[in-house]
Amino acid sequence: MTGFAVERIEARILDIPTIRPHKLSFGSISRQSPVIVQLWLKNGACGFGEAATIGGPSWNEESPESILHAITQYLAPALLGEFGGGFESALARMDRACKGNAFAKSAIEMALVDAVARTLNMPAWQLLGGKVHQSLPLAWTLASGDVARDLQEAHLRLEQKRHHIFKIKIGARAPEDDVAHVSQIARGLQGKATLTVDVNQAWDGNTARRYLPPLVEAGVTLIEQPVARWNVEALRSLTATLDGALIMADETVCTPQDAFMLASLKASHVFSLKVAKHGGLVRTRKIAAVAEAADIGWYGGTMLETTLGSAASAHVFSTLSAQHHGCELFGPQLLVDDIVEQQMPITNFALQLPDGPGFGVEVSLAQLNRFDRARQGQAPV
Ligand code: MUC
Ligand code: MG
Repeated sequence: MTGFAVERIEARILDIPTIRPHKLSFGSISRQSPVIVQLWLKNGACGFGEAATIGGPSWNEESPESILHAITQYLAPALLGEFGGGFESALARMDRACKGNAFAKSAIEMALVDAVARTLNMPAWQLLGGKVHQSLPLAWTLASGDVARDLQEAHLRLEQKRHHIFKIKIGARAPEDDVAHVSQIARGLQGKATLTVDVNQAWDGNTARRYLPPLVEAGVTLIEQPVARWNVEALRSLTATLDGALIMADETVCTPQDAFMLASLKASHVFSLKVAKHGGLVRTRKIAAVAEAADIGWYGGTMLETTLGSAASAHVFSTLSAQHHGCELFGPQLLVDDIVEQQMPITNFALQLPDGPGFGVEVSLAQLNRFDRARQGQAPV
């Protein structure tokens, strides 16, 4: 078992521009800054992990810089020389060294799962319980802020058979303007697409109760995090009373305790699962288990990771129950370039699970160096 000892862990921040500004309720982003972890076991196997945030610390408390700091100063030292083959014990060690910091822990755990799976020459899904989905319907987010541009994007993706589920980011403008924006898009895509919205916590309970019905009337069928993370009472009342659409928790559901609380209060129909906010692949399965036990559906969420983090997410999502609403692992398509040799295929509106050892994708060291924040401006090596 000494081969599974953790020998070395390195981490770096990349800066990768997006193909267009991505507008959310709390601001507009034009680059992603994922933290990439590289972890070596004593047996020579090397695994990669990723934690991406959106808008620095705007989406939640963690930022690329805080993730890097937690990894290099606390989490890596807690694992070096220790047995890496047990994911639960590695998570417990990290918890003892550092409270919270779920994104940082998820990047290390991801790299550990990759390295162990590569040692065993197995796909990660095999270590996570075995796959039940080979592909998942893949949503695209319309977030240019402009109706004509959003419709052009949606039509192109429909034609290419890449996406027919579209999530519209709202909450930055007046609610009346959001309703008008979504209604115009819904008219332009009528009969061709499924529409969802993500308010990213922007509304209070009264605004949500007033403006969600017209959105449902326009054709929206899934509503993500309409109110603040803490506003569980509004989530509960909307879940109980809104007709014709499902309420999905995102920022409110991070830990298994959040999931249990929401399930007990019947305060969501669906959970958006995200490996980073749950603190890793193993813990994502725990949230999914609560959802399954409470008859709550799941959705494969993203923090706009590169293909590395997206493939890791696809591996754990492939092991979950049938009660799902597809996934949105489209991060790689929003970035100008990727860090892997080959992206995951998208065929017939669905993301295909990459098989092969680890997460089934090969990270390019040249691309890591190209986007490495610490090396930007230096000649490529
Ligand atoms: C979120 O809150 O869901 C995911 C896709 C996207 O466009 O933004 C994110 C974050
Ligand atoms: Mg969301």
